[in-house]
Amino acid sequence: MVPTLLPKKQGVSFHSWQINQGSGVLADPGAVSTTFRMPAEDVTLTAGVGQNPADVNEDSQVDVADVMSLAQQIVNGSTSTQYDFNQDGILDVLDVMTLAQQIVNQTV
Ligand SMILES: [Ca+2]
Ligand SMILES: [Ca+2]
Repeated sequence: MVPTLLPKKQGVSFHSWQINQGSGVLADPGAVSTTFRMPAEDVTLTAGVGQNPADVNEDSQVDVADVMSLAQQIVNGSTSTQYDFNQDGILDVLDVMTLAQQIVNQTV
């Protein structure tokens, strides 16, 4: 059986599959598409989702495209502090640099 994720909702990204009830073996709980060995009993699986603030363009991946997207939002006049990655209370080019650095360091 291959669990399939519901269509992506805006601002939501996939984290992992969780077995809520029953047993079974997930090949890779952290992968959107993975295989699941079902036992004879009923099983409830849940897709764990949540918003990653670093996923600026909301495509469920954190990469250089998010750096570009954040820079574009600032150019367009956004002051949304949800992207205040260096946590100084204002949205500016330093947050673009902080996001880029976090992606390079793979801390997001
Ligand atoms: Ca993204
Ligand atoms: Ca900032």
